[in-house]
Amino acid sequence: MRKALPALLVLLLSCSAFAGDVRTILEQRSDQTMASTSTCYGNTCSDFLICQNFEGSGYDNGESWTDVYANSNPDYTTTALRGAESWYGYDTGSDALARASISGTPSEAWFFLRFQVTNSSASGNKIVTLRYGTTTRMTVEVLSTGYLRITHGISSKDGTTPIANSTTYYLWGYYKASTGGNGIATIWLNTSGTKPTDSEATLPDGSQTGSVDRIYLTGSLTTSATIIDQVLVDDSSIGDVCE
Ligand SMILES: [Ca+2]
Ligand SMILES: [Ca+2]
Repeated sequence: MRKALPALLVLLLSCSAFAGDVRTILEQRSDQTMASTSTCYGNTCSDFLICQNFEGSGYDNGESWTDVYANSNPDYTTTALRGAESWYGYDTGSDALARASISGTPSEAWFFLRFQVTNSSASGNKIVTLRYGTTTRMTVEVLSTGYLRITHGISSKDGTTPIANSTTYYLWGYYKASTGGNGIATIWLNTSGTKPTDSEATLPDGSQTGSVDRIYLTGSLTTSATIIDQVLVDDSSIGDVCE
């Protein structure tokens, strides 16, 4: 049918009596195209608790972010993971941290971000942390083995995909507060915007019992910088993201 349609349109265009029908067909096809591309997340920032792309001076989307130390750079252009600017951080005596508040303090939170690390064999390279106040709820870091580790209180779980240097990874995360040793932390990993069906790592026995009220992007090492872009946080699931 798709191959036959252009020939049909040409035929109809040749007859002015059918011009209205041609427009209708074109509009319908346009709507179908729009419907098929609007299933990805993040092209518009509506309906997210956080939607940050780092474009322009500082942070964008009218969001209030805090650079905890000066080595937190939201205007990095050397290697932009999406658009013209990304976030870049590394340790210069203190972790590079960029902090934003998560409104509504959800006890269940989903997030997404793109990241690169410049040295994936450096030990304990934190990428992103969810906290309530100063209490850490969930952390994602790169181990010296090159694998990701998620931590939820006293419980942790490692991924199975070796992280390569200077490669853009798409990371989805999920945090659910514990009601008694049953907290959940899950991550999904890909090198494209398609969210995999199978998780990279998940744990069912996290011990953190509270909600989250802030997210930290982190560059915690002197030996490896962290580059991050397209940060999304929501209180409902985040699927495939838009390129
Ligand atoms: Ca960007
Ligand atoms: Ca910027």
